[in-house]
Amino acid sequence: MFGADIMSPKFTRRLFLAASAGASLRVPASENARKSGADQRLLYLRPAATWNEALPIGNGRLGAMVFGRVAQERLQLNEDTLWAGAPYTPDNPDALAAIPQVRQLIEQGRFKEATELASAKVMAKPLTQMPYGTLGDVLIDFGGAQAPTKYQRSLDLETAITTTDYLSAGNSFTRRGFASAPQQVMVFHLEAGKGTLNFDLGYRGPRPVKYTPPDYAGSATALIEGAAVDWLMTESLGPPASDMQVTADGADSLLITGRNSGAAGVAAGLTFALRIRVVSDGRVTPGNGKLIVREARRATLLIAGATSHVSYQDVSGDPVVKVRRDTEAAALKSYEVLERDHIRDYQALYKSASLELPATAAATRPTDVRIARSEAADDPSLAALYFQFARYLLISSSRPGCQPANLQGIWNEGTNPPWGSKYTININTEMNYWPADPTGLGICVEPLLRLVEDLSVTGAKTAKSMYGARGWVAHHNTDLWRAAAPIDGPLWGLWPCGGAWLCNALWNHYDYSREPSILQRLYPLMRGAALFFLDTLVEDPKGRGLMTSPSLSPENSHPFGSSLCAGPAMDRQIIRDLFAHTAEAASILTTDAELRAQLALTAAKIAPDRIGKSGQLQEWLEDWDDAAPDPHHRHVSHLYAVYPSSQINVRDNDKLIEAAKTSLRKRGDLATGWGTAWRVCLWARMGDGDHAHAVLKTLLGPQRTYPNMFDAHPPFQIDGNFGGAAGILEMLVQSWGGEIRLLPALPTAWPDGEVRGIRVRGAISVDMAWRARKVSWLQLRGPANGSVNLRRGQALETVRLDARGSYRFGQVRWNGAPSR
Ligand code: FUC
Repeated sequence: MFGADIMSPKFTRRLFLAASAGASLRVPASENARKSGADQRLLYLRPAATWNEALPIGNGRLGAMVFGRVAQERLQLNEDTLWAGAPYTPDNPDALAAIPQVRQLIEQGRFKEATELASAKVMAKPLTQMPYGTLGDVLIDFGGAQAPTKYQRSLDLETAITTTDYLSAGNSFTRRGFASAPQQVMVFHLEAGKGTLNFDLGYRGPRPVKYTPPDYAGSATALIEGAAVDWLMTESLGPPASDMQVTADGADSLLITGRNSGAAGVAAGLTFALRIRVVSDGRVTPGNGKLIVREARRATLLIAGATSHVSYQDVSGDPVVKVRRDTEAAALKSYEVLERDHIRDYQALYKSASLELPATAAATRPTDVRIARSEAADDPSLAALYFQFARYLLISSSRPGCQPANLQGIWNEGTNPPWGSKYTININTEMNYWPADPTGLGICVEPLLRLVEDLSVTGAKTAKSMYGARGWVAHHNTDLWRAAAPIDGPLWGLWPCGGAWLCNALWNHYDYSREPSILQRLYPLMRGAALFFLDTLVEDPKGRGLMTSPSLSPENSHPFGSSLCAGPAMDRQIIRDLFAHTAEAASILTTDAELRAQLALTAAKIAPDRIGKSGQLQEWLEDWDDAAPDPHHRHVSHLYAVYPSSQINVRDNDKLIEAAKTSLRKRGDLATGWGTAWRVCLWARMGDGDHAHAVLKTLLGPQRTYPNMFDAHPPFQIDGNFGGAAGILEMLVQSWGGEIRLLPALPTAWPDGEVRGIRVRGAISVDMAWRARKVSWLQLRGPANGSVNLRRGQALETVRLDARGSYRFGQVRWNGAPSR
C-alpha cells in the first residue's frame, strides 16, 4: 500500500511522471478540493481483479471496460447494436381470440385458468427476446512485467479519461483511455516515462461468462483495505473462435470479423467488425493473429467497432468499411489532438450541470474503500460523485443517433447477460432517463425517442393482430428489433402499458425543454398509444370505472396465485397521464379537437385510486395488498402516481399521500438496486429528506454499489445509478404542479451545498447554493419576462424573470464565496 500522497485528489499524471523521474512525491495540501468536494475522479490503488472493478468508457455507441492491469491490460469491448438475432415479428395471432377469454376468466376470479390460457395462446413466439452481446476483449501482454512499486488508476469524470500510472523496475508507465464521440473510435494511449514499451496485442472473441449468484456483499468484501493484490494477473486468450477471422489488415492493424449469434430460434442476422490500428514510434509487426510492438516510447491504439445493423428492419450495413474508415481517419490526428477534441466534445455535455456537497476526510480515500465504508462514514461528497458518475454514464451510453441505454447501458461482459441486457420497460428503461432532463442532459434522451418511434410501428402490428385495436402497444420488454409482444410468461409479460409509460417519459422530456420540434415528433406516438387504450379499456363489472384487462401490477403476485388481474392501479395512473398529456399536446398543436374531447371524457371514467383497509394506497382495484405473498416486493408500481408522476402529491392530495406513505413503509426500504433508487425518489418527492437519505446510504453502500460504482441489482444493472442520481436531485430541487421547489427534502446530513445548471419544467435552469440549510443564493434563467412559482418551505411566491430571462436572489455561495 502506498502512502497518503498518491491518494490525494490532486495527484496528477504530471506529478506522477515527475515523481518517477526522481522528484519526491509530495503533493500540496489540497484544502480547496477537499472543502468544495471538487475532485470528480474515481480513484483506485489496485488494478481491477473483476469486471465490476474495471472502469467504463463510452461514446454512446462504443464502450470498453478498462482493467488497468500491469502484466496484461484487458479492454473488454462493446458496440451497442451487437445483439443476437435478426429482424423478427413475435406477435401471436392466437391472442386475438384468446384475450377476451382470458379477460372473462379474470372477471370470474379464475386466475389460474386465465394464466394457463394466456400461457398457451397469448404469449410471443418466441417467448423470449434477443439478448445484447459483447465485442470480446483486447488483451495486451507486457512480457516480463514486474509488480509495481507505485500504482494508481482513475476515471476522471471531468474529462471522461481513464488513467493508469505505475512504476515498475525503475520505469514509469502511463496509459490513458477514452471513447471519442467526434472520432467514433476508442483511443488507448500508452507511454513509457523511462524505458520502453514492448507488448503483444491479441483478441479474444465473445463468450459466455459465469455470473456468480446474487451475493449481496458482491466483490466489495474483496476490497477491504489490505486485501492481497494480484499485481501480475493475466487471462488466457483461449483458442480462436471458429466463426471469426482475426487477420492483419496492413502493417499495423488487426481486423476481426464475425457474426452475431442466433437466439430462441431466431437466426443470426448481423455481421460485425472490429479494427485495431496502432500508431507508435516503435516497431509494429503483425504476426499470428496479434500485433507485436517493440521498443516504443509511445503507442496509441485506435479501436473501431461496428455491425451491419442499419435499423430494426435493415441489416445491410458494411461494418468492415466503417471500421477501416473510422480508424484511418483517427490515425491522421495526433494523440494530443484526439484527446483535446474528445474533452471539448464531452465537456459541452458534462459541464452543463454540477452538484457540490461537503467533502470530509473520507473523500480522500480511494473510491472502492469509500464505497465499502460509506454506510458508517460521514461522506456527503460521495453522493455528489455518484450523481456526476450517473451523468457520465448517460453521456457515455446514450448519445443522439445511438441505441438507448439498455439494462447495462452499453457495458456487458458476456454473451449471456442477465435479463438479456434488454430494454425492460416496466420500470428500468424509464428510470435510466429520470436524471437526463433535470441534470442538463436532455440531448441524451434522443435515442429513447427514436426507439419509441420504432416501437410505434412494430407495436401497431401487435395491437392490430393481438388485440384488434388501433394505435400501438408495447408490453414489458423490448430489444434491438423493437419486439412489442408479451414475453417470458403471462406473470411478467402480459402488461400492456410499457409503450404508454415511455410516452409519459417523453412528455416529461418535452415539458423540460418545451422544444416544439420534440412535440411534433412525440405527438403521433402519444396519440397512437392513447388510441390503443380508447379501444381496449373495459368497464369494471362492479361499476368502479374503466380499467385494463388482462394486465398485472408489474411482476407482483396477488393473493390468488397469479399476477394477472384487471385494473391494477399503475395502469390507471399511467393511462390518466397519457390521456392528459396527449390532450394537452393536441391543444398546443391545435389539432384533433374531437379526440381531445374523447380523451377527457374517457379519462374521467377511469377507476380512481383507492385507499385500502390498512390505510394503504391499493396496488390493485381490489383490496388485496395485505394478503399478497411478497409484502416487500421490489416494484412499487402503484406509487408511480407519486414519482415519476405527480398525480398524487403533498400539495393537493393529503389523504392519498398518507396512503402512499403507508404503502411505502409496508414495502420497506430494502430492495434491488433500482428498487432502492425508486424508494429514494419517492421519499424525497413526499418531502422526507432524512428517510430518502437513509435509503440512499444503502444504495451507495457495498451491497448496492460495486467498487467501480456500477449499481448492483445485483448483478450489475445501470438503472440504479440513474435512479439514484434522480433521487439525490429530488431532495434538492423539484418541479411539478407548476412550481419549482427549492430544498423540498433536504437531509440533515447535507446542511451546505450547491447545484448549477439544474433544469426544471418550462425551459428554466436553476443555480442554487444553500448554507446552514437555507437557500443563500439563487439564479434562475429562462424565458424573458417569464413568471415562476417558487416554493421554499411552505412559502410560495411568484417571481418574474427579467428581460434577459434572469432572476437572482442572495449574495453568498455555499462555501462563503461571493456569487458571480
Ligand atoms: C424487472 C425487475 C427485475 C429486473 C429485470 C431486468 O423484471 O423486476 O428486478 O430488474 O426487470
